[in-house]
Amino acid sequence: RPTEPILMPKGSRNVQFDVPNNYLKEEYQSVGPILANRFLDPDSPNVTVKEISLPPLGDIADLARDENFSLFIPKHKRLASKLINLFMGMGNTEDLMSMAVYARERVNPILFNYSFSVALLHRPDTQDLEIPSSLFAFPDKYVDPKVFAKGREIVNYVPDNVRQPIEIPMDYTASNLEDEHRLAYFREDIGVNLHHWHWHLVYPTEAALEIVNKDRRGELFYYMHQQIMARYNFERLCNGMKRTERFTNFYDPMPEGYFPKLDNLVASRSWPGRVANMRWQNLDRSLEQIHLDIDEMRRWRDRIFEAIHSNTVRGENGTIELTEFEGIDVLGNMIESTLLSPNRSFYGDLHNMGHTMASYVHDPDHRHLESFGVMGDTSTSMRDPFFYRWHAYIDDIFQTFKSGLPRYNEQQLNFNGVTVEQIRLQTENGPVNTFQTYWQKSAVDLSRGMDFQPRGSVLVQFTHLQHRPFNYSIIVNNATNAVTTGTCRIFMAPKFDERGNPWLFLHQKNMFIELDKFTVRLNPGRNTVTRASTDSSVTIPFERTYRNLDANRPVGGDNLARFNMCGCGWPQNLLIPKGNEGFMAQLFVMISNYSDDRVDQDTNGTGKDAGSYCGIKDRRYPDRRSMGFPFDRQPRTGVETLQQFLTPNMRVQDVIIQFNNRIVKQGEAF
Ligand code: CUO
Repeated sequence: RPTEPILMPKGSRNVQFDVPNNYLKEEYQSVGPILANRFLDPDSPNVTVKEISLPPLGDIADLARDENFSLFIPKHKRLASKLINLFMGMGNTEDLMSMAVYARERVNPILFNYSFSVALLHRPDTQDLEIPSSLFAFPDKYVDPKVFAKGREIVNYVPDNVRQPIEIPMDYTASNLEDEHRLAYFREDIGVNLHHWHWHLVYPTEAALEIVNKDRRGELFYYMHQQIMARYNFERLCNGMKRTERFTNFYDPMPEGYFPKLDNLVASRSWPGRVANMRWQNLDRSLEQIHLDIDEMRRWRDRIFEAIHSNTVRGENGTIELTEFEGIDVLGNMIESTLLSPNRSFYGDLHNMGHTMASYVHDPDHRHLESFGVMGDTSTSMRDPFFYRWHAYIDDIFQTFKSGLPRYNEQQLNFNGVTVEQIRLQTENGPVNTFQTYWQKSAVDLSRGMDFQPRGSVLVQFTHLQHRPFNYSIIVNNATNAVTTGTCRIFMAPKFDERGNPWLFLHQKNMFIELDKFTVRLNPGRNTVTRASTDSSVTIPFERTYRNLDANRPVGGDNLARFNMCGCGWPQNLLIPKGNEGFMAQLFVMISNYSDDRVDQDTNGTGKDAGSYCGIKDRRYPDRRSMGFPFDRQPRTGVETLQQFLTPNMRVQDVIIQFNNRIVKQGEAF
């Protein structure tokens, strides 16, 4: 029976697997040969799956194939950890494939996909494989389900070469009666949700220690989610809204409702919606083995604050000090929480169970036999306005810790002899110091994730935010007599707060979104540093999210947008917030001393895309400074404004973000 091409060598298209008959599910074994004939595709290469003696699946198969799977539910994480271990333990890729094909028939498909992807990312012998994007495997988590009925119709009636893309409207989850709907373009962006899914795939909370224990992973949990919040708040200000309010009291109502309008094809159910003002309730769900009181969440929270305020953690084997540089990493693992938490039975599972509390708010004791809402899945949670209230709260806990740390003095911030003299932003074919944003239509082929015959492309077209490419041109003077090296750090924040007032640095520092970070070599005298927006250290290339279609040729064949590999990294199309008719922002550039930033390691042969938010695969985080530097701490005494914060190696340039309310087709110039 042809299976999804899960182990597909780079560049090849489809393969079919010749599977031992007893690998099929028991009920299909008697009709195995008939099925093999029925689905045989003479044009696809055949791969024979070796019959080996397989380790037992045990309780991994207990999660029914039509249940939903969540990385926030302890039981599900335990099962995933077991399955990852089985995949990691297979002696060679041939055995791994046998195990995978066998498990694919018996294990919950989302659990399977997650565990198998984690194993492929971490086995030394599968490093050259591309992992198909989660969008291919589970398109139902990302797009309006109307697509699937329409897709079925199209593949039945319209020949492949003349199929037109199915249009997903921009405004399908709510109307403008709901203020939060103004942010739907951000929350429901496919690239944003893929990034979040992939980040949590690269940084599992539960698996073998060597998989979980990555360099500064707790700190990166803090920083990547802090940046999500900064970016979301930036977008809110662009839309005339105030910053996200924290969800501080667990007994308070959740102010916003959300109706995701997504189907779950695995469970044959719709994702539950939530009306406004629902409240968390104690959870008592035997199926998922979750019995958790809100009071317990509060105890965890209070213990975490006590650790922060006393700088001391009650570890499983004695106390641990929260130090200036490593403390944030300990806290990240404690709050998320992960296997690396210093004491899980004491500090609990605050962040993950916050997702779970919110995701079961409609059926806390399972009386309606309902599964969790979108907050329960890392590939859908960023769609929900509550995600941001919860993460605003989580981030505030981290900021409480950061506020107590020693402040950077001028010497720590400065880079003697290096002065940033000018910043110029040049938008392609556009004005100076002005970003230009607009809507763009992109199409992807989702046929892989749809299980119906006859097959062929099912193109889906949707509209997303985009910006014109741009270059930074930065003049840096090196007054020393020697060549020196620096790290160029580029950030941006709104110039005014929601009332239109200039910021206190204290508040503005949390609004800075990282745009880029790279190493520069500075000759004595004046240097011009140039850098393209497409090289950003926070994004993955646009082509990894949506490949450009050629608007002058019929859609189809090689003229298709496709996700050619999944990847952690902010989507390039959302690098710049939407702006408005003339949104005023401040572009910040700092050249820090590389000798304080450098991490000595060989990064040859590693993908370096999106290192700022995702780290570098199998390497240390590529910057020795605390993540978020220089905005991660309270300002030194006497500093009230951004201008006062600046040392000569920093500079600020006022810029405008100009939004053009036009929709540009893929492949067309703006
Ligand atoms: Cu990424 Cu709450 O962790 O979602």
